[in-house]
Amino acid sequence: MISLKEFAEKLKNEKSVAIISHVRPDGDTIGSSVGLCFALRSVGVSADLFCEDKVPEKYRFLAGTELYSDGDIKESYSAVIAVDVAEITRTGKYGLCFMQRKNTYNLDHHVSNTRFAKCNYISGTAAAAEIVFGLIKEFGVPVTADMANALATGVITDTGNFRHKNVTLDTLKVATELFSYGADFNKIIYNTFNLQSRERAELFGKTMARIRYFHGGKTAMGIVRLSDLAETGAKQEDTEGFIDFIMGIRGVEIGVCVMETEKDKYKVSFRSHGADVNAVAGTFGGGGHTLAAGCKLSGDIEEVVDRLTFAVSRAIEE
Ligand SMILES: [Mn+2]
Repeated sequence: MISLKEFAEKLKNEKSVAIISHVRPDGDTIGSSVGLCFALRSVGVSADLFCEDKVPEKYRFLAGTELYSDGDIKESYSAVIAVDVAEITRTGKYGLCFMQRKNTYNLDHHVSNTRFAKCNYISGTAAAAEIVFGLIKEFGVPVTADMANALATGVITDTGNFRHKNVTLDTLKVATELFSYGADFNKIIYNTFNLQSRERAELFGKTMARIRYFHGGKTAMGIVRLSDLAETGAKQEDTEGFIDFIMGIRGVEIGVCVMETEKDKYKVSFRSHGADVNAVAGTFGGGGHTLAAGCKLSGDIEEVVDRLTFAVSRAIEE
């Protein structure tokens, strides 16, 4: 693999770059993409942001999020880069166009990354934003408050507000530097973790009131059905963070959140205090990190719960 310095050098020599964030964007794919966009522009590379899905409301306080487009990526871009994208299908409708391009880049922090680009830079940091911060330093441009806010949002959200085990000394060093460059941590944490709609509060209450426990309480599972969304008026994206609450329950080693996205189709998130949930997600064709992973399943909900609890039981035994 090439060094970050070489990666930065190549990217800096592009004329125009289309930056792609993953579908159902989170704080890290948005923050690191926005930060990269500002940085590329400051070294004279024209850059634009693309995402199949809209930026969720709670991230729109960030300067730069208004630059996102869900339109076509024109042929005229000299390069495309996927940011915080573990595998190409996570770019959604942009996958095909990405694979057809000559100059493709992939900047990511997922251990399961499939190295789908011509030029890949993968490092197991807590957030992709940490890598982008290193990249900006390689560019040798000043870190503006807008860049710092964007990158800090990536770091804060992918570490669950510094609560996850993925936090390293380097993560904290990056955070300290971003703070010094003007990142408003209070504003970011309020907007991304505390602020919520009444609808989300209601969905949260409903989901937590009926958590299911397995394996003597070592596994806890929250299930959100389409009917719950309809009854509360909450949106799919409102379930972000539910899994972290479940992980705080005494005795729980593995948390599972099952979200129905279409009738009998589910997006599943796993979290763990130690067991390898990347392997669990892998048995269903998904992946992620050792302590945080995800997959998709379909079928009758009780069958899905059975399959999940069986796969999780093996991870707990190991
Ligand atoms: Mn990420």
